[in-house]
Amino acid sequence: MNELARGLGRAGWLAGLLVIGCGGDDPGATTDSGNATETSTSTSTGTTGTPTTGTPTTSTTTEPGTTSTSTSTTAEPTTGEPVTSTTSTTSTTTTTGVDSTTTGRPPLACGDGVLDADESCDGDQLGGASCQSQGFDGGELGCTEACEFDTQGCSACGDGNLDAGEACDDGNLDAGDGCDGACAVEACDPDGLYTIEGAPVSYTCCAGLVSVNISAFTFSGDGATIVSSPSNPIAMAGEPTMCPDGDFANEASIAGGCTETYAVEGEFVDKDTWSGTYRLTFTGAQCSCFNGMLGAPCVDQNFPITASR
Ligand SMILES: [Ca+2]
Ligand SMILES: [Ca+2]
Ligand SMILES: [Ca+2]
Repeated sequence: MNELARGLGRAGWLAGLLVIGCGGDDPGATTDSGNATETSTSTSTGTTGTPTTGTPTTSTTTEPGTTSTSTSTTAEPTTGEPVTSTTSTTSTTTTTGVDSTTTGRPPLACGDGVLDADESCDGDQLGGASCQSQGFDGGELGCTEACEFDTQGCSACGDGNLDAGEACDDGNLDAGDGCDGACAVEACDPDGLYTIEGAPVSYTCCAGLVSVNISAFTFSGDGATIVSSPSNPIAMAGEPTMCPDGDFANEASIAGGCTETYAVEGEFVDKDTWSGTYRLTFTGAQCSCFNGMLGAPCVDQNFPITASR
């Protein structure tokens, strides 16, 4: 029974071998043509090449991009696990490398938010510095991309810029000019005695009926009232003004056969000095002083004035 079974088994095995042989010959032609066709397709080449060792090399050379993934996948099971273990070992080494990079940073790492020895600052790390420590009065100190202090947000009194905490900034630290050395507005009272620079204003007409001799003007009521001296024909009225940069226009009239109008107007050039004009206007029949019979007729006058206190 055993021998018979073995005999039958052999016959079957031979028959099978013949079938495989015949079958192998015929498809062989088909496979060749198939190989020729499938050269372009990476997937087919990979499948055919799986049993053979040489095929993966061909596929890798032909199509690096597409084939590389499938080749490596195929290579792992074919070649065995040692390769895979090697790969995992490599990846472990890489991970260790990343960790060491984080811990031991390069010396010049500007922008990493960590203040290094050769950096003035890094990000919001200012090393305790401030606008004040950089010589400014206040503000917010910044840090440039080059890890140097950015003082654009800092403020200083006297730099000409109106910064936070400054009521004024006239570009200097001088007091007495309306903005003091702490950038506070200085109180400026326009009232006072302003003496005319140069010769006094002098005018006479109608045989002294009008006689003006003025060397100073006195402001009161914040300039709402201005009187002249030593002669003061009439107090001149106007809107209050302010120093050091206000202006004013005051006037008053004395009605009569010859109406006299006295006016002074000007503007402050600093807190103690103003410049403008003093004007005399005469209207009326009697301003001719009876056609000159009573002295020179009164004619409008205009005097440039600069006065200071
Ligand atoms: Ca840094
Ligand atoms: Ca300023
Ligand atoms: Ca000043």
